[in-house]
Amino acid sequence: MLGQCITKNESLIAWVKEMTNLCQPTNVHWCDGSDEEYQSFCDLMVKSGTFTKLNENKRPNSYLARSHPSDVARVEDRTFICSKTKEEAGPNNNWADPDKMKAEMLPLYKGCMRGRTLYVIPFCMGPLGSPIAKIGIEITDSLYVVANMRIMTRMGKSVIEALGEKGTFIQCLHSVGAPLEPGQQDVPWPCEPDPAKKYIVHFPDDPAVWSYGSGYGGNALLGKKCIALRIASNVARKEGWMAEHMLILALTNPAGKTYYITAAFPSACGKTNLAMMMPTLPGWKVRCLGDDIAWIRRGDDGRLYAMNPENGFFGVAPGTSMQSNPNAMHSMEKNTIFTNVVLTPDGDVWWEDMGVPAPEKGIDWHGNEWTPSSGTKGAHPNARFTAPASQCPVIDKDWENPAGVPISAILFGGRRPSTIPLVNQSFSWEHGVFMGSAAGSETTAAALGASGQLRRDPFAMLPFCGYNMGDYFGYWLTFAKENRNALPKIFFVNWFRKTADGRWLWPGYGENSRVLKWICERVEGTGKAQETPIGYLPTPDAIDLSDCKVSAEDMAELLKVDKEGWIKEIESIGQNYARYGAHLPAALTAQLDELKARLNK
Ligand code: OXD
Ligand code: MN
Repeated sequence: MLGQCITKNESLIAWVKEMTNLCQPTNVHWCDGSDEEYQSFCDLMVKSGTFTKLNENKRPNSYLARSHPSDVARVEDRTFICSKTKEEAGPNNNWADPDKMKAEMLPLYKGCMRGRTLYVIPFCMGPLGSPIAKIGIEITDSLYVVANMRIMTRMGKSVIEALGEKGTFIQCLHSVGAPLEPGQQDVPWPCEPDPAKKYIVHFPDDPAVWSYGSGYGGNALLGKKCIALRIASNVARKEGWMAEHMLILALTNPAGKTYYITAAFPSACGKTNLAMMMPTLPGWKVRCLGDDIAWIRRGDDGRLYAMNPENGFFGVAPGTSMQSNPNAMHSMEKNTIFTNVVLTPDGDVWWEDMGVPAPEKGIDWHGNEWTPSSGTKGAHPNARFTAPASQCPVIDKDWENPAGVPISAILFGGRRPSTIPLVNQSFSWEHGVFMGSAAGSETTAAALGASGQLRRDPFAMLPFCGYNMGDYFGYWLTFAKENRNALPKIFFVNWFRKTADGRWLWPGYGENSRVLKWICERVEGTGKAQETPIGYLPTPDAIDLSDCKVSAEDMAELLKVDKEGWIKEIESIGQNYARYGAHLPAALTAQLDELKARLNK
């Protein structure tokens, strides 16, 4: 019944037994993470119709999956943090009493894997052997999840070895919630189609994650958002480090000096593009260490060090092209899983804004015949590619360094068509925390709900902070208590400014290297800046615009302090702050008041 057990860890064996009794699968499979196993899983999924194998000559060892139309993105309204009290979870999270939630969910899990195999996935977030890596065990009945977890995490036997007989692990229970009755035909993407019956639930005090009903992305690949952000943010606060929704990049200047930069942008705002960008400025080089999550700890020298806990990229496909992100395109040339993109007649993939003509006809993400004149999108806007990070042509040599890399600058940003300048440096750590707390963006397709509306997304962590966001602000502020001068400089960037008639003011992509250059100069204390009410803005000549087509007028617009816009901004930030009540640190209210006073001077 227990399958080919590969561990002597008694608490793991006991938990798998208990879950097997609860979920009543037909088989149990312990994943060893080997190539042969991965291959056999892919073959099984091709047979069952979950995977379509892509043309081996065009995209070796790569597959396409199409999800159920109800299961295409993270379900934030069905995501819960079950801390002891509602107050601990804060207004930023849905809360439920942990015992009550368990009582509500246990009947759902009872027999939920009938007719299916229960897979045990041992995984590690962070390089194996690193002192801050965390081991989790995900139990799932989805082979799609197993295959994605193999790319996104370090997974298999090596993790079981690292766990040993006595090691502890984070319990992650996942089911698509679609038991098979005897003789019942399976479907390519089993899930619970009723949105109200999906659950993504975190128990920070155990810690554990229970996920039910969805097989998609962050709802189901539990190492990513659930463990590496929501649970890790809780653990980090207790242990004195930070779990952040940030990319990590290394930027080397023509003189050969390297700066490590982390950046927090909300979902689908270009973190993957910036993380592996090709600078247009001659002599500058970007290397990628991570595109979504950074675990940050303080080194003995007082500096902050960032490490990527993931092993792959789960990137948004639409909009990714040889123009916007050639390194991502190369990362997914082989060994990649595509979800919800178009299948072309020659057995390859296509999506909107891929930079190549659409196929005359193809199969869209629903599995229907599709042509460019169908009037619908061929790929879902949140279609994804899952690719090994090691395949990125500009992966940094230190991306698996367990110690992480020392950060020189932290960037916050979002999609803000107006008011927010191209780049703005904070006056201090506290002012930088204020900037992070005030971050916002137009919503995107990464989560279910309307796109294109301004949503305050402090630190790009609104959907991912596993405790009261007011306390999270306070925790960030504590880092300045010691070694203030060793802390990274903080900047706010906005690549997404538009004119009133909808024209982009800034070309973005590789041209963002011009802004990064100024940021490095500010780190060195050489970049030219003017002190304004909102922060240090570049002087008109400070950003290197050699061979760049941005006009002086557009540059002036990108760098101006829009007083009226900021007055509205202050009001909106204040309204958002009010949500956090007594948990909002006084230092941030003071920052808001000071900003107001500076603007009105
Ligand atoms: C992601 C997200 O998938 O933020 O990274 O939604
Ligand atoms: Mn993300």
